[in-house]
Amino acid sequence: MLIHTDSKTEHYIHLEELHNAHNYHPLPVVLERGEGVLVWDIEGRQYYDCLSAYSAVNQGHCHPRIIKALTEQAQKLTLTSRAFHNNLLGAYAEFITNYFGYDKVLPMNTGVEGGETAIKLCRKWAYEVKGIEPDKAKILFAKDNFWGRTLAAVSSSTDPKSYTHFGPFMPGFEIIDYNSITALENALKDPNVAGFMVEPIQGEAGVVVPDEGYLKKVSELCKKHNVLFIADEVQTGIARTGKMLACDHEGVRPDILILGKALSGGVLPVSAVLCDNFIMDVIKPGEHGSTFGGNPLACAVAMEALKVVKDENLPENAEKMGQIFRQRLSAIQSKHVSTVRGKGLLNAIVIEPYGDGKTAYNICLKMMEKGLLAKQTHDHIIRFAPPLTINEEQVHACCDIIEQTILEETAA
Ligand code: IF1
Repeated sequence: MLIHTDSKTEHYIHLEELHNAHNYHPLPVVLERGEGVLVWDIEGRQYYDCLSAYSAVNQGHCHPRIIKALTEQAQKLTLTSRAFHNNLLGAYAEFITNYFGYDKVLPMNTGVEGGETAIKLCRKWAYEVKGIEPDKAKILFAKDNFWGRTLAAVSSSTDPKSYTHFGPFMPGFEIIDYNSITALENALKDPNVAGFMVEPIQGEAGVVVPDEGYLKKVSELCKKHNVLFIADEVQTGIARTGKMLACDHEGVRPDILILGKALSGGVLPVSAVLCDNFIMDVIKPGEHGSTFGGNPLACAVAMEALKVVKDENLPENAEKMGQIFRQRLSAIQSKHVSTVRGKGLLNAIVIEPYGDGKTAYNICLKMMEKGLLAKQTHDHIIRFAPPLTINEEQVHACCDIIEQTILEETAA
């Protein structure tokens, strides 16, 4: 459905329709430029970006320092492969392991590659250190998890849209309820469990925040059973939830930490798996890697992207602006807004169906017309995740648009 009847918008959408896989259903807007919390479409219309490319643009679109790091390195050396050393990988590895407090990093590119790497590390550790019989290791995942689109990732999915007709699936994966310590305790009775991979807050599930203390109990139970606690912070990490890591809200330190998305400030795919030597040293030369993993361009960009997070106090700003965001959303007087939830600047509202079965997608279309971009997940949840550089005036401007749209739409 086209909202804008501009020929340019139609033209670009039509090109995608003709030549690109139909693997998404984007809002009918064609973006051309981004700066900070703002993006502009090809007609010059301005929007507040309340998705941040699913939390990849935490530092704001085209952050000048990150772009400078990108362009300067791009004119020197972009890629060597790991067949040879380069002058940035060691410096980056030292920087990021000190930044997050782990012995080593294994650099990859996409978030899902980070998840795959963590699972391979966990399995190999299980066989070579914990002593589980080869090919018997089990890894636990939470119901409604989302960690990407590879066959391993969809093998752990409970969402039919993610796994239908992609079988046969990866063996050795087991699903337990999220936010249930009883479910974890029961699963851990099996001595072949090697790890529990879990999001500290479930993103795609609709910003599902577990009970206070859940992560701490997960960490304690994993330690007690010699099982690796693997935190997928691809979406919740890098200051998104008001702390540098979502795990920091409970002061827990995962055995394996997976980062992605905003690790590069959204300028190119950079992911990282961090853990201590007793896990990382199971990988020997030639046993894992990737062409672009740890490339000099990614190293230069990621170091600057991480420096920006601290220099601009983004965790603190996300915490402060997130509280205002949730206060405003909670104050919306509509019987159709049933829930407001989140931490920092990872928030969501649940919109019950309204009118003649209209869904959250309709609200997103109307907010787009008023200058705000957000996307629904599952039919009735809208996630709001603006860049963490957002200021108070911009938060109120966004919330004015959200409130106005919901009241207009659901009153009708
Ligand atoms: C899509 C949302 C979906 C992630 C977590 C790993 C990955 C993701 C917690 C994989 C990626 C992206 C993928 C993108 C839409 C978006 C997403 F949750 F963020 F909204 F799909 F669920 N762990 N999430 O959220 O990282 O390989 O994509 O770099 O696939 O539609 P990736």
